[in-house]
Amino acid sequence: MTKNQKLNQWVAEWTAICQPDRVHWCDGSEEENQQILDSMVASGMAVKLNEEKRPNSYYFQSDPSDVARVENRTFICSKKEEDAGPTNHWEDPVKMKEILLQKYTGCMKGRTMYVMPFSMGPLGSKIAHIGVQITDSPYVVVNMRIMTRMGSKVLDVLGDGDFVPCIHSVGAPLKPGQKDVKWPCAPIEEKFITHFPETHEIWSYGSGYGGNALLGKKCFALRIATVMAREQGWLAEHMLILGLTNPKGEKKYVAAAFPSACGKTNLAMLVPTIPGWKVECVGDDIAWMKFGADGRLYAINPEAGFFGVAPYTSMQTNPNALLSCRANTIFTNVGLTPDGDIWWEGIGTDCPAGTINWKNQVHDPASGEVCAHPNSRFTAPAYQCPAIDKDWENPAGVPISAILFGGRRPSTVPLIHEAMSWNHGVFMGSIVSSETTAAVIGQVGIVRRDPFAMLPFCGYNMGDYFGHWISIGKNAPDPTKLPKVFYVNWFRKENGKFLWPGYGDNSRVLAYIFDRCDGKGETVDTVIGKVPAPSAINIEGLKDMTPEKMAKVLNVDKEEWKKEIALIDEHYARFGSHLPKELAAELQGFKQRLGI
Ligand code: GTP
Ligand code: SPV
Ligand code: MN
Repeated sequence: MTKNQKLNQWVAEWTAICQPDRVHWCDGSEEENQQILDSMVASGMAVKLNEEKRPNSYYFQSDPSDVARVENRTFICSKKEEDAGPTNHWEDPVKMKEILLQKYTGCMKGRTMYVMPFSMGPLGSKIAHIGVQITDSPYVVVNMRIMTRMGSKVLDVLGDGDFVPCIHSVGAPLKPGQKDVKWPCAPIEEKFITHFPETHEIWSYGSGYGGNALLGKKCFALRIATVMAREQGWLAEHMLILGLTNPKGEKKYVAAAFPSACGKTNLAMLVPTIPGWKVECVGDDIAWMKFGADGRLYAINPEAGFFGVAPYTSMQTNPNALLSCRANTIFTNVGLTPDGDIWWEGIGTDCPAGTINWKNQVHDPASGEVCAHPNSRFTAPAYQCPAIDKDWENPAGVPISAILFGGRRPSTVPLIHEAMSWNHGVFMGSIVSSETTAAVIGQVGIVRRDPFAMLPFCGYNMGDYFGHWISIGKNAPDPTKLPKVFYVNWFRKENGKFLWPGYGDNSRVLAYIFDRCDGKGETVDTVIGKVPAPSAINIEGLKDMTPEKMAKVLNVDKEEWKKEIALIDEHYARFGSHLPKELAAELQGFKQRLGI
């Protein structure tokens, strides 16, 4: 119980609906965390990893049906269907609540209901927002404790103020005496990840995994926050935030939006391969951005941890991520070695004999099956990142000099191009496209439009969201201080192989961006915007790179872009009258440059 009457009442109401055996108010303490972890080890849900190799870390295997976000079970329940827009699944809020109330009735029988107050953003900061999640998943509790600021201290800040109510159940009540399974959840077609944008509520049912269940993350800090941001004139985005320091010691901050599993964590904490440069991490997944008193756009990371893709994280590709999960980390759906440590494809060592795969079978490398699920993840505290930025918890945020958009495109899109204006940058964000990845249940490798990398995360009509981005430019206190906008593609291929080395070598592109922000760096105008002049990107010391190959990496082929126009036309047509006229004009200008 708390002093907040609305909260007490809300918890009482949901206790009556869900009928848990017990209610536990989380204080967020070490002792509480340990006790919950111990009970999961005792019940067989968790494995404690080898204390010497991986101190205070735990291993989980999910149900095979519950390995990623479920976009076709994710709903925006605005009163009007039009307000959810053409890219979201919609259901009438009254009808959805009816359906779900039936499901929630008695759904926590045999289980404990945890009440978790949490803050997105540094506790007590003016830009932070408070939520309270109820859940019957102890796994969710220990993850939320890493990913958010969670516990009684949040209640002190909340006082009798308002919070975003977040309801979560794995949807697997227990009959008296029934033994629990390792990972309780409901079948796919009974999972519901629902949002009520008008009332700022989140109701999630049937999944225990990641973005479906850790409601502070995608549900709150993106889908509900986009709605709040539109109301209040700021931006809630699927972006990493990094600090970039040049050899002279000058520093700029960059934010970048790439779709799920397209390289945010990797870029956010990269180790530059060019001498004298430094990258520091503010956040790896979500950015909230507001104008500061000086007229610049400032970003904060609302999260407190990383929920990062495990496979191909190695000391070569992303040492800072690997070092972030050296201890106090939760691993989900990776491999478990016989000596009680973790393993995944691309970790940089051979798979030890006898390693257990994510499906709890002995891994047979000859079988052709993977050991770690492609969307297996680590949950690690952000402060453990060796490259964490000194201002990562600064409530004022960090000033953003450049915004990057990007995705996985095997063809057409060059390594980097630069917008000609803010509205052109918004156009570039609105046409982001990328191959689908294992971060969402469904087919992998299909190119789809993922505007602003927000396709699955926008809480209202995406056409209106484009308009909101246009209005940010219009209402900027000082338009000359707006970030410069770029579009990057690390994933261009030739004969099935990546043309660009990526990872730490992306620092070469960051260095060029740094220069561009200072009005330096030689560019060439093309139909899609400015691309670097042939020698503007430093490729010194890059083994397999030649000027000829670099020309392919940077190439803008008009014929390929003409084919792209048909796809953009189709994409834009979906938004009807919600498409801002400024973007229709940008598309028109693009067609003219292409001569069509
Ligand atoms: P979410 O957490 O799902 O939002 O993903 P993310 O954008 O943070 O993706 P992440 O950095 O975890 O990268 C996902 C996958 O892309 C990993 O398997 C990486 O190995 C791979 N990847 C990241 N950066 C690069 C790159 O520069 N080049 C290539 N070829 N692959 C990369
Ligand atoms: C993503 O899918 O973009 C993620 C992972 O960051 S999850 O938290 O599961 O959404
Ligand atoms: Mn993400």
